[in-house]
Amino acid sequence: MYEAPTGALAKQFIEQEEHFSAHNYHPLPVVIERAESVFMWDVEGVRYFDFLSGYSSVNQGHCHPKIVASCTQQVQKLTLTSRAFHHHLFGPYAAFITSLFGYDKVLPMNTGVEAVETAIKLCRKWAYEKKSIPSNKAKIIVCEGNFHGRTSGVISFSTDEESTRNFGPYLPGFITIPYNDCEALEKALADPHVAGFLVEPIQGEAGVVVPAFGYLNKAAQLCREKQVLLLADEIQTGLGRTGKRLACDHENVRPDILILGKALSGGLLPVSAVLADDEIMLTIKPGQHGSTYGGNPLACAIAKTALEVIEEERLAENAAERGIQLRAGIKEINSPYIKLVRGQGLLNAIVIAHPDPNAAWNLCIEMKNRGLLAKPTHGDKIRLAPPLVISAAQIEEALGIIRDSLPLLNYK
Ligand code: IF1
Repeated sequence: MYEAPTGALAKQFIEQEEHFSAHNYHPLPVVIERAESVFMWDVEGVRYFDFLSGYSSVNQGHCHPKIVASCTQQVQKLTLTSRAFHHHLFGPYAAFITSLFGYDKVLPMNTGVEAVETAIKLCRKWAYEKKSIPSNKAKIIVCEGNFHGRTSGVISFSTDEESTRNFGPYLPGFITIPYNDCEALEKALADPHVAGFLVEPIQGEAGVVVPAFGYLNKAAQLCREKQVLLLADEIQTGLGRTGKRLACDHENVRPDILILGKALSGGLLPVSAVLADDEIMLTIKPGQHGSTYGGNPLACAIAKTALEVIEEERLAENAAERGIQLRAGIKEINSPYIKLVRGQGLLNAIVIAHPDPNAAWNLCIEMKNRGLLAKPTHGDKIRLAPPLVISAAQIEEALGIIRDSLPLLNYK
């Protein structure tokens, strides 16, 4: 595995991290000190294109001035009341986000996985209290290759060995089917205890797996016919990333439960949300669910501005155009080492073809040396997901870096 030369200063930070923190990641050997828009700078002042965007959390670009201004203003006034008391930003934020996405109500949480866990609890509660599924019998259908977060509950239905091994026992009540397979979904829906279908409109971690056009629509129709809730995890695909406000919008699908996170705060702090209509949302009564920071004033101020920026700056539209440009540009390189490029909007991945299992990592190191940061996922795939504010000229510059890095793979 090819390790780039790292400056003394960076090495010092990496060694300190290595010694004093858990080894639950294997980061690229770069130490970032500041970031703005599509760029990050390391401790030695070297500039990089960010082609990971905090896993789609900085769709608005790093440290977007309007979102930072909202944060700076609010953080000096009121940051946390807990939900024991009302605060003056929660109503306006809730009204704004429910109107933007067209749902009766929002339940605010913090991390993405907390929102997924909340959606699962809402689905189960609705199943028992509205669909009269026998107590503790509710089942939720999930897909092979899913990624919905890392809590013990959510990894219980992961099909990724690395995410699950030795973390048991696992939460029961899930049926796993192949992704992008409506026949399998129809079969699974025959079980009268099925309450919901939890799905990513595009599977991010699996390597940006885009299902056939029409899959989501058909799935929604099958669920409707069986009075089963469609839970869309748009934590990574939502908020403009795939070229529409939501990835579900490509097929005009309205999920029964919409799950948002990541870019909901523009990368400033963890903010997530679950949206649903009253019949589902009001099954949870006071004292039955919550979190210390959920819906805090600082998060409301930041998230409302983060959403406004996506709309005002037409970031979904830009993502659609820049994504077409990026995928066309990669195809034009016509490298023997790129098996394929796939994605929608600015959620893309290239699949590397090379005898060396470390080729994708080595290419990422070379791209880092030339000023672009990206990271492999599941070995041979490299996710290419820059902030949605990226310009056409910047895409061209990034394509040049990718093109110039590929010859590194000229080894056996
Ligand atoms: C890691 C990637 C992984 C998500 C979807 C829920 C969550 C995520 C569709 C949970 C989080 C992050 C987690 C991070 C790496 C990254 C990721 F796909 F985005 F690349 F892991 F698969 N639903 N994805 O993508 O949200 O609780 O993290 O806020 O855990 O390594 P979270």
